Amino acid sequence: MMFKSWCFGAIYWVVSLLLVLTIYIPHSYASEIKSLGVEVAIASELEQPAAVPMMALSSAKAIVKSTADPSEVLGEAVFTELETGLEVAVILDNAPTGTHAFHIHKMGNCANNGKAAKGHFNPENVKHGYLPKDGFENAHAGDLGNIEINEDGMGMMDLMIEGLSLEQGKHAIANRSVILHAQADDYGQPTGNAGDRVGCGIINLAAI
Ligand SMILES: [Cu+2]
Ligand SMILES: [Zn+2]
Repeated sequence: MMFKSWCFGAIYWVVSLLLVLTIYIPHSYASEIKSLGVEVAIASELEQPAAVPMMALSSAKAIVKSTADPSEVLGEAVFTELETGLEVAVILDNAPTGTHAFHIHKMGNCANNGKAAKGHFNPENVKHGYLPKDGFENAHAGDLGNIEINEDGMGMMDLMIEGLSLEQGKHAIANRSVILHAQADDYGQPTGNAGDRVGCGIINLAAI
């Protein structure tokens, strides 16, 4: 009698466990598959419209090298022309720590410790400033401000500037140069008191 009731008890628990498993597991799988399906649908909806307005018209790149001898690569600046303006993305990974002015200079020539790049790109013949804030009336077209370099020599700058271009118009920057200065740009006249030219790179048009 005792054995029988124990046996029934065990069978009861095994059967109810099996029931729970057969009911619960397919449900949890189903909801997982459902959530995956929704995610895939959202991703494919987003991809298409976003790609159209952000299509690059052309791009250019400057490999930034130290002006010291021997010269080392400090990083690069990538310029992407979009319908909304020119995106400037600077990534330096081997640069001196601190705050440093980063400008576009007139000539595409890094000789003579960067001095051959001549002055700031200034087609409007206006005073020095910070282009993203002051605009083309109150800043040189090459006044990109400062880049912050951390203790590991790394720093990034990402700007979107309406009115700058690579090849077309008065504010075209292809075949000019980027200069990394020894000191920060304090936006004082005539060129921001940024000191020596420690890095230089020529802005070369790139094939997309
Ligand atoms: Cu400069
Ligand atoms: Zn300037």
